[in-house]
Amino acid sequence: MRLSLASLGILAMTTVAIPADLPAPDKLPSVAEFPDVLATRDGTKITTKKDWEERRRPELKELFQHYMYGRFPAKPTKVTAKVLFEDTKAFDGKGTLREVEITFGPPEWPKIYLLIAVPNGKAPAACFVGPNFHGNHALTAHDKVRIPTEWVPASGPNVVKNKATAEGRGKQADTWPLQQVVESGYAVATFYCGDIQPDRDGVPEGMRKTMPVYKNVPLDETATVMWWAWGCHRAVDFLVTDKSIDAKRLAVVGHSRLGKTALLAGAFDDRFAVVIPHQSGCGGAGPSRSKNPKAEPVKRITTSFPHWFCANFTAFGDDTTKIPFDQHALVAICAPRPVLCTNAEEDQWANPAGQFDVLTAAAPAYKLYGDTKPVAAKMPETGKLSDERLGYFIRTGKHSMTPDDWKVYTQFADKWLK
Ligand code: GTR
Repeated sequence: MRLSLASLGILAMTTVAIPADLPAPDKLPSVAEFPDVLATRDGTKITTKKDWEERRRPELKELFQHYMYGRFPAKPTKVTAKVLFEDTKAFDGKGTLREVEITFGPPEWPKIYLLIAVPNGKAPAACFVGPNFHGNHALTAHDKVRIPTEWVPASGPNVVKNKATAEGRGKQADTWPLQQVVESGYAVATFYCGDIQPDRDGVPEGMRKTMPVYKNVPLDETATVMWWAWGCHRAVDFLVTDKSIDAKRLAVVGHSRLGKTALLAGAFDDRFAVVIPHQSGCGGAGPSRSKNPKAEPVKRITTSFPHWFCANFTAFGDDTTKIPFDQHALVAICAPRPVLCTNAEEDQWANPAGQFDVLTAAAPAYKLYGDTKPVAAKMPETGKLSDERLGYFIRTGKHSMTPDDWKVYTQFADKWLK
């Protein structure tokens, strides 16, 4: 079966044109170290903010689409929202909790269910925005919160045959500690990533269903991490209309595969004033040209999770020297907005030291905006936040997202969003 694009409504969206002259991955030149973020493909050195914004940044966005995440889908023509419930006395009366259904395409397209927690009396509040792993209901015991009907990973709490159940309510409340964040004066808006694209390969579901999934799939077809990032942008489409949220003070946050998503979402949408990829690793803020033998290699990630990236990225295989950028360039696209990479010592798979190298190599783009010291001279000691514009934090412990991690995000936001 070949899905008809017109019947699925794909013609309602336009995508950014990719220049025809981009070579196949194996035809690109080998570059052993991080490619110069300020040098264009034709070798021109960028020295001004204007040339960065008009030449190099758009070029990098095209390269990331074509060779890594797939095409960045355009904004849908219509985004509408319906409040499903609102509790103005949530969190011991300190906040308001509501869930909003966001519809952003033809009726058969997926919808986003955005769970929003806002501190009472603080409107308009700065807001952390991001996708979650297993459903909004897992983040709070509140019985009005919707239970996802989409496929969910079996690893989720009380998931039965890949379906979420009411028994899972509140079981992952520590990963997005809504009350703690609300009490620190910030709002939170989160949605189940599977609303947009369930995290499995090959099945025509979610936003993938709107693309040609069976035949003639372009090598740069929109991949799952890009769809998740696009979902974050749709959440923002609603949030900027919400009077309780300060549209100028949005921070995008995500953990691990959703940390990769947070960085990509921040790079491709400057409505995010702060970008926080947590333990994002390979495909996020971790370098593809990794020097850490314990870190996840590109070949491994594209084999284990082929749907996260487009086929062109898989084609690099072991030879990451042919990738015409490294992840420092994705961070650089965010300039001058603050980016905080947070990590854990025992999570070498996510390459904590490599992420600091990535921040350091992104600094020249930030310097174009007049920040003479956008990044610390060396990796900060464990447990100490380095709160430069290119911020960094590493704690003891493992791969997880905890209430203590959220204290670091709010500390960073206190500096950059106040
Ligand atoms: C791992 C994967 C990582 C990271 C992680 C996660 O299996 O290798 O890149 O994304 O999953 O999302 O928890």
